Amino acid sequence: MKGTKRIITLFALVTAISFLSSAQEIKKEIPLKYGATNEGKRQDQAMQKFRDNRLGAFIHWGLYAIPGGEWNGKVYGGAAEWLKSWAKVPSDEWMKLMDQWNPTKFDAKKWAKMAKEMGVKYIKITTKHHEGFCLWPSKYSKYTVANTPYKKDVLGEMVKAYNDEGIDVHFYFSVMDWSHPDYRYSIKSVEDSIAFNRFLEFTDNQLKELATRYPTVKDFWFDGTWDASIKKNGWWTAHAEQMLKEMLPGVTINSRLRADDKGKRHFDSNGRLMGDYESGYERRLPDPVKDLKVTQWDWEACMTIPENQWGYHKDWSLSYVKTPIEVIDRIVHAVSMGGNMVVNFGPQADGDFRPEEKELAKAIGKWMSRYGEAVYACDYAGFDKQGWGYYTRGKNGEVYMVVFNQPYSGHLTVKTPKDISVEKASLLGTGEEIQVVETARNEYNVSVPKKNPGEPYVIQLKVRAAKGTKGIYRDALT
Ligand code: FHN
Repeated sequence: MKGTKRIITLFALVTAISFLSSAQEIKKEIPLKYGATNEGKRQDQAMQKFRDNRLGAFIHWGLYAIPGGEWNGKVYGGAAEWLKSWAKVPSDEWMKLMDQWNPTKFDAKKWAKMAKEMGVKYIKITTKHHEGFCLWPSKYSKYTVANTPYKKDVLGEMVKAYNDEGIDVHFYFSVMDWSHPDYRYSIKSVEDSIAFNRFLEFTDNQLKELATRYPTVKDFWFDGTWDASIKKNGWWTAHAEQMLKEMLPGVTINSRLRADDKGKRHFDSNGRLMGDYESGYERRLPDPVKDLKVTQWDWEACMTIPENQWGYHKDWSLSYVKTPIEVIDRIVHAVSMGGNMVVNFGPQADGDFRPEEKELAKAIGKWMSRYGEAVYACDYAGFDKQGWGYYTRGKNGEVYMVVFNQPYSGHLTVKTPKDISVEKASLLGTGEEIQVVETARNEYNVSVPKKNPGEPYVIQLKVRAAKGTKGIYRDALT
């Protein structure tokens, strides 16, 4: 008996020690100089606006629009803006494309109108993509619009035109610059380090130039930051973020810029988000059931219309092209999990958009004008995902059901969180009252509209928080 007692005491001691040491492990913070700077989600007005915008458009426009995926008679199926790399074109040869940069059909006002009609609240413009060509007349590079036959500052024209339409402008900026002799993929020698420091100074100058020339810019979206050289210089990513925030109070910065002291990207070595919003969801989205952790921070996804073409490619038949409904589905999917969605456009070299993009923008705009209430300023609703579509939640607590899959049963299952009951349902747009039948504890059948709207539609739910439900339900004893 004594022996048993001793064993039990020993076991309790071992358990207590291992519990304490694992608790300590959880608490152990890695000291970082260049880790996350925000505690939780930013709640200031500028961030709130970023979040409320929800739908944006990306513009990938650069020299790559001229060859459109074809070099020396060969069509490359990879992303058109990477053609220089696929076809192994040296920079001096690639930059000769500048002699052909003459987008005579470019009309910033028309572009802004198209975005407005599509219902986008912000636009992300590639100020400089990996190739190094600048859409503004940068005094730090010879590869700019100023040294082309067109000469004009197309970025400046875009900023003004979009702002005039009430659309926020975000700047895409690739740190990796294939045209710059001091860029390094990794740092292998003292010489590399000296060159790369010169490159970082050049990048600082370009960023300061952009922030000074276009002070209405609301966001910097960094790209091309995955190389070992940048991961080794986490200090610079923290510095660039701080520099822009001092120059432009309220500006938002994506997580993709950042690396911490240990080269950890997006999330620092303590697991905290760096930058203001997570920007890793590119051409993919979090799983609506398994990845609900994303609702804890701000995030933005971006997607292409073909499988993977950002810049203009002359042949869209090489990969699957999404339909407007598939694009709308992804927009709502992102918002239902508390994220933003940016839909990409790759304008032609002549300054016009390809017909498919114009049609897509129109179709999205038509849907957004009817149902945008369930997208703008909406958030994660906290309801379990159902097969018919997605839930979003508005600012006043109203819940939207965005229905993409019409059921044969004639009703949509709604399972509410504990102590939430559905009071009323109506069809967005027409106001038609929709029948709601309580079927079990926290479960309802919501009828489909009398006449099938023939497109994804939205049912608005009025919900009520009430402690305890009807006493008629008993859990099964199993
Ligand atoms: O390499 C780029 C690509 O061309 C495109 O700009 C996308 C947009 O998110 N970002 C990079 C790949 O992650």
